[in-house]
Amino acid sequence: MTPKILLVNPPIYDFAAYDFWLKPYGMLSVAGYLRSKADFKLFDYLDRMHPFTARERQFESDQWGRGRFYCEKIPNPTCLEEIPRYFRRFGLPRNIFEEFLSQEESFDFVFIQTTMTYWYKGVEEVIEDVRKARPNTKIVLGGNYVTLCRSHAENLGADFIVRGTNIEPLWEYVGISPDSKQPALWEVYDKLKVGVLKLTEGCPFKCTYCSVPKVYGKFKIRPPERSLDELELLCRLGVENIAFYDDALLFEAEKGVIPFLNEVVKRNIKVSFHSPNALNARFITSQLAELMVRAGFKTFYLGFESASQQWQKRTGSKVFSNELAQAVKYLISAGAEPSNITAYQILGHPHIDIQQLEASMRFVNSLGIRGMLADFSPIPGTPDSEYCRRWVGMDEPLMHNKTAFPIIFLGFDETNRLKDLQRRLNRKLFSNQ
Ligand code: B12
Ligand code: SF4
Repeated sequence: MTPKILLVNPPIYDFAAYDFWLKPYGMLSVAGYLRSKADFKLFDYLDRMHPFTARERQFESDQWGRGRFYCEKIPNPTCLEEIPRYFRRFGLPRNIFEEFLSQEESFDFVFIQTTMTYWYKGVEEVIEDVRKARPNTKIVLGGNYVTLCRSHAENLGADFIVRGTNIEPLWEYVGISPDSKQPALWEVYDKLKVGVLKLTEGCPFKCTYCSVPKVYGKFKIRPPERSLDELELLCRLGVENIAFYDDALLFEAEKGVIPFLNEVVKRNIKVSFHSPNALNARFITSQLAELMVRAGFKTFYLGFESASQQWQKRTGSKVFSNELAQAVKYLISAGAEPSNITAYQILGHPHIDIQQLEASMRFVNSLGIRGMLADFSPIPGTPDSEYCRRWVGMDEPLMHNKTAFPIIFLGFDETNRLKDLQRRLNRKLFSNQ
């Protein structure tokens, strides 16, 4: 008998959440390997195309496919009581899932996507509801939270946990052999406008605040044919915007992103590409910038973090100010809109004393592009999170929350002052937006 598998992307419990091209890509990739070997259903709490939110203007997408989630205010968890912000549950209401389960026949397995470590409360909620309605269904977890918080995740009540990138044990558990050539199972959505692609695995850098070097092995390029098949599938399904989830999309560009984008141009594929997970400015040459614009890149997020050489050298030397300036010049000459180029800078990093954050913000502004403060989340297993133990207990994943850490470390007023300064700098450049 063909096994029945339910895929669930849980709701988010957090101070803030926005649909910045969020899709449960790890889970959809795993399901893709089992295409036509199992019957799949999807319940994505974060799907704004669901009839519950689809007709409401406030949840409509912007021109690039991003938008607000439905949310409900809930009390702050005890350990975050001191944070003067409203805690919320983002995503479809709980009773919609309960109704869904009551109308469906039983499932053999439920796969649940886990994402940020500090979002585990949503996973807990789904496990509770599945257990209540379907006590015999086997619950499988995979993704970032279970990889980074091993022992914490073991106490959540799942039957099987897939950690890291080795998914071999899962095939044995579900009793199905995978087809590794298959793209992610995007057709499981009734209606889809945003998709995700990943051309590479891992990253060659070792930034002290990031978990990627430890979780992924050596940097690798994924089989290009599979990425192109996935792109074609997304286009057939009517997707208009595609976000890359790569950690180092532009590394070894001549073997990865360049042949891919050349093929996009050759096949005359018309979609808009985005890089929310940040590009490394060091690898943007004038030719690559030109190809990216020609192939359909619309927004460019660049990981900058700080203009301080001392800070960059201490945390991994991923990029320096002159490299950012050069990349911006190339992108603008290639035709990218300056207002669609954004440089991220970490807010609340524990070495802020040498980060020169305000000077960095002004430097980004002087390049004529947007700045965006990315709140620092201490990530378990990284050198910087060990240092953060003097401010927060790392064993409770809620304390990795990105809104909370800068407030605990810098204070509410200073955090607000810096965010306000960032807003004013951006407004000065793009006052009409
Ligand atoms: C894409 C991405 C984002 C996207 C959103 C993704 C999403 N859906 O929510 C954006 C750009 C918005 C984002 C934002 C942030 N992110 Co982010 N992000 C990522 C990234 C690159 C991929 C996450 C992902 O979708 N993985 C799934 C797929 C793509 O991974 P995969 O390896 O192919 O999956 C395989 C296995 O893991 C397994 N698997 C994965 N999922 C599942 C599920 C099941 C059921 C099974 C069986 C198996 C399985 O099977 C797959 C087989 O190939 C990770 C780094 C990384 N490489 O994982 C960081 C990461 C998750 N982000 C991180 C951080 C720090 C952030 C920010 C806090 C940055 C900031 N300061 O602004 C924000 C937080 C946003 C918020 N609202 O709180 C941290 C984690 C932080 C934490 N405490 O958990 C990570 C790990 C990067 C890092 N620096 O170490 N992020
Ligand atoms: S360059 Fe980016 S992905 Fe790579 S280690 Fe540094 S922060 Fe992580």
